[in-house]
Amino acid sequence: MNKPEILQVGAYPEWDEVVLNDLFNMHRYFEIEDKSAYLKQHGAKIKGIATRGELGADRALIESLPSLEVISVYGVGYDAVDLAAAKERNIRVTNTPDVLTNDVADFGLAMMLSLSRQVIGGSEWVRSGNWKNTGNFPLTSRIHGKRVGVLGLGRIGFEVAKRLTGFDMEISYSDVSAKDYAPDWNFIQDPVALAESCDFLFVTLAASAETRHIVNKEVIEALGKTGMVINVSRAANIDEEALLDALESGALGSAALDVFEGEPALNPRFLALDNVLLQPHQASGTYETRKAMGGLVRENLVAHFAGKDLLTPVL
Ligand code: 8YV
Repeated sequence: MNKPEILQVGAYPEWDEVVLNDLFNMHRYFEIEDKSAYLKQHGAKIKGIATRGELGADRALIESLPSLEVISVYGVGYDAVDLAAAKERNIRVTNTPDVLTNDVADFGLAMMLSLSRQVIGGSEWVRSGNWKNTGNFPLTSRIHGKRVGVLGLGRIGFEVAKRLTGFDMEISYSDVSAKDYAPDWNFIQDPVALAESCDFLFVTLAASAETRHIVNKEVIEALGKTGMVINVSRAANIDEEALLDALESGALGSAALDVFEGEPALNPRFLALDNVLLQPHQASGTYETRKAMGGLVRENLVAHFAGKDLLTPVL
């Protein structure tokens, strides 16, 4: 039997590429310079897309593949896939939920702890000789016992909040409705009211048109000049210009960010700030989780072409 033709929109680790190449005819689209010529030549035979969360598949790409049946996303977030375009043609979409939840939650806490206690600055202080030559490192801010807000109490938000209980923090959350699995935490639906009630605001929402810029100027200002925002979701959930303005003026204390508009390029204004922790979209980036994610990308494609149920369907 002929191997199904799959358009590969982003790179994967070597261990995934080897197996994918074995099972399918992979088209390394991300390496192609003249993409439109490539699609004209090969588009008609492509049956599947293998993509990454942040790359997705837009309407133009979907419409240029008349035989497309399935889109397999390496990531829990599928906001970069045009679901409407996929739905119109009954194209199946899969993602990689659950396997990355704990790593993303761990990383959110790591960012909060690092920035509050200036772990990176402290390390630099030692390396640069400042400790010996200048003296003790400036004091930092306490974490335990403070108030935290979790914007989006889905799988990742829940794991973040669960971990934070170990720091004796007062936990509040916002979501479309109160969750019966969170009886000990305060439900504050309005994001501005949530931000007013907390010192640390975690953004753990799945991104969509409805959540775009949900963390706006008002929310940022409500968090205030000693507040910290931690984003392990998608950049689009925050109004980045408002965030930068507030970080520059001191209206917001600090921000720990794993995601950026237009990443991997980022607004150069971030680089001039010392009240931000900047990370290269690596919250799910452990060997263990990435292997599990790669497994799901592959197994969903295999299941589809074998006519079996998808393991983790979105559509
Ligand atoms: C990945 C992610 O870094 O799961 C997601 O939605 O953004 C991350 O886990 C990304 O999808 C890998 O490309």
